[in-house]
Amino acid sequence: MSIKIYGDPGSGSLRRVTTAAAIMGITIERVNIDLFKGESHTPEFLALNPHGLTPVMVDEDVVLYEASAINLYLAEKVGSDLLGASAHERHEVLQWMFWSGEQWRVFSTLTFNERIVKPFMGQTGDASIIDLAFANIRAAGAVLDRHLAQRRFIVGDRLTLADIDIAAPFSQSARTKVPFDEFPHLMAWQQRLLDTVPAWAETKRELDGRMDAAIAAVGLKL
Ligand SMILES: N[C@@H](CCC(=O)N[C@@H](CS)C(=O)NCC(=O)O)C(=O)O
Repeated sequence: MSIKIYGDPGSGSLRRVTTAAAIMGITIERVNIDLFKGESHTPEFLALNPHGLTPVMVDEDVVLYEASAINLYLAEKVGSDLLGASAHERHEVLQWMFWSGEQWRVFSTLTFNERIVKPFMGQTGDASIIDLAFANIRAAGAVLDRHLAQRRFIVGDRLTLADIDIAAPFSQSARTKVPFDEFPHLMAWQQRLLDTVPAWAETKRELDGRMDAAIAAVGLKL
């Protein structure tokens, strides 16, 4: 039976999984969940993830949510070096994945909610939340920028799951206008990923097409 991945092509979290699966050569069956129609809050979906969030993976009797956990599962299943090429690298990859979840992506998500989700629903975004998010993005971005000054990738000398997790906020940055462009090494690294990882570029095209069409359909001006 194929591995099912539930999600919306406009989702940066789904993009982390579809990119990693493509790099690892893992065939997945995509199950479309239209987030703009609230399809992650149906009783059927909530039985898979009671938080009502995508992506979700179903591999026979294994059900997992959280894109990082799904990627770790898939990488272990096929023995991929996206997890790192040595035990030391694996721990560094995990360090950056946990950091990304707690100190980094969350502030882009907050900005996305205020600048896209709320206006999409006819509500006004809260400027104080955006200020808080930007302050945290600037503090973390400065450290990340120094880390990337002499490196091509986050850990070691090749792409790992840490790059995919930390690059995820770039999925919506053209729309949310988070201040990533203040950090030249961060910008160069994200461009390097687009230039050297075909699956990352391909999932960006898919995501942008979906988001831009959804935003245009309601006449939202960003
Ligand atoms: N920490 C989660 C984030 C999941 C998440 O926020 N998913 C969004 C799409 S990117 C979602 O499904 N939102 C649906 C909703 O809020 O109703 C992960 O990494 O998988």
